[in-house]
Amino acid sequence: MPPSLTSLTDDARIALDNLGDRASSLVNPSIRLGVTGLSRAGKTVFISSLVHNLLNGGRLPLFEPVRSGRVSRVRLEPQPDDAIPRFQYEDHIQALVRERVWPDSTRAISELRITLDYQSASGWSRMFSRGRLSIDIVDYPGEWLLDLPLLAQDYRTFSANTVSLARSGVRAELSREWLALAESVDAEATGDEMAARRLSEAFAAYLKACKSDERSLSTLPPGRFLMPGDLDGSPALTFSPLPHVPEERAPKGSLRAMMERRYEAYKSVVVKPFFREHFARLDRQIVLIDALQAINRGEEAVHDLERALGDVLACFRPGTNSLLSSLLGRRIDKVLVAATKADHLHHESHDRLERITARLVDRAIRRIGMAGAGIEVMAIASVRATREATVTEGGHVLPVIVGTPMAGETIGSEVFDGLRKTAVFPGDLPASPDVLFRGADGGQPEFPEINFVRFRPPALEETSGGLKLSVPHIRLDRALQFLLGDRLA
Ligand SMILES: Nc1nc2c(ncn2[C@@H]2O[C@H](COP(=O)(O)OP(=O)(O)OP(=O)(O)O)[C@@H](O)[C@H]2O)c(=O)[nH]1
Ligand SMILES: [Mg+2]
Repeated sequence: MPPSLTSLTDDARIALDNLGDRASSLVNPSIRLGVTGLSRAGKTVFISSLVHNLLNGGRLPLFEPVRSGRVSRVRLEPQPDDAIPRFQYEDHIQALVRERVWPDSTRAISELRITLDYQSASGWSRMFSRGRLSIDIVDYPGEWLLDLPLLAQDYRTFSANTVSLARSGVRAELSREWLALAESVDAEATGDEMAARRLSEAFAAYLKACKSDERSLSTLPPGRFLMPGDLDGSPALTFSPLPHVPEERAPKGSLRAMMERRYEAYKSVVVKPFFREHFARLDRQIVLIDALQAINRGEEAVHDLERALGDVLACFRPGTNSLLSSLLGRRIDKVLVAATKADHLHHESHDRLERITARLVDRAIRRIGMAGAGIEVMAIASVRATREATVTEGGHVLPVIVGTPMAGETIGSEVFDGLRKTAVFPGDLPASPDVLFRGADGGQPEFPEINFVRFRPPALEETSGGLKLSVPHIRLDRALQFLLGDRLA
């Protein structure tokens, strides 16, 4: 039997949800913007800065509706979904702007509605209508997206994929204990809870080790193993892939049968509800990535990010995966892939970061047949924590960035106190992205030296009247124009 994705009732429910969304959209036009990225990619900071800039008349010269003065009123409104936690904008912006600390990690889904009143750009409709658009911003972990392909995989396929990846590259070393344990159990013998738990814990420890700071490998499914939330300890989260899963049915009561059942439970209690209630209702999507961090860690991290991005993008155009595509009532028609934290570089390197990001997703975009249509790549900084300057050293003029490193950050032997400003020579990204990737000839990739220091959020500039200006950013307006510009035309 082919792995069935969702039952008929799921289909019907998605159709109904979409119908409901559309009906309310007729009264009050709205758009659902998904904001995703792997943990710490910069989702919370992105949404906070975007909303702050819209609410406070930020500098957004490339966002045409604002630049041309057509947006007359912006406000936060109650979100339409009562069951989704609200994105706590006020708390996050308080941390960023008042305390100058980065907001806390969020780790779950949240939503915020911002509504814009605007005048249409075309003379004809301007005479008759004032437009209103509500933007429902949905922040959700990229790890949840990586789970979607599981819907089309049975336990045997999932096991084979996971085990073979675990045996390759540096993962081999990190997965050794889990794989040794998995090889040692007799999965066809009667299963018991303790065996399941030991395996599952060893598997989770391996997933965690991949994500550790020194490795910075991208996450693997099942995403909820690293952020279990209220499902922690439940059977749906207490399983593990197994090596050499045979084709025939698992013996009744065996460890394998137990694992298989729990894997299916994970799909039905975790993955399907996310797909149905959240993912299938999105109109637009931004995927944030921390490409600099991966570049800093070297070849394997970059390679791994490329693979994870491929998996993420495939969710948006599940063309060949007819199971997924048949269920998508509506289509995400614009996807923006944005490398964040560009303020760690001098502006000369911003375009280079953009080119590297484009190279990272190039293969995936072509594979899913999205080239040229509805997808764009940018390098941005949601919050610009640095400013640029030059220093002269030995007769050479060097571009530097100036900011306040966070307390405890170090450069060489210098330890920062979180108060003192400093100038950092950030290093250059390569002019051609190709040098970061292994060529067809197998040539060794080369990695640049980037001085990566974490800075505190900036102190906001004030007007002469003492009014605080909005959060500074890099190219946030360009991102807005791509994601929303046409809906405010
Ligand atoms: N300099 C700079 N740092 C940023 C920027 N955006 C994010 N960061 C840094 O990245 C960290 C993570 O950002 P968040 O917005 O919390 O990331 P997230 O994706 O919401 O993370 P989770 O909630 O843990 O999934 C922040 O604490 C900052 O240190 C930016 O635009 N500039
Ligand atoms: Mg967050």
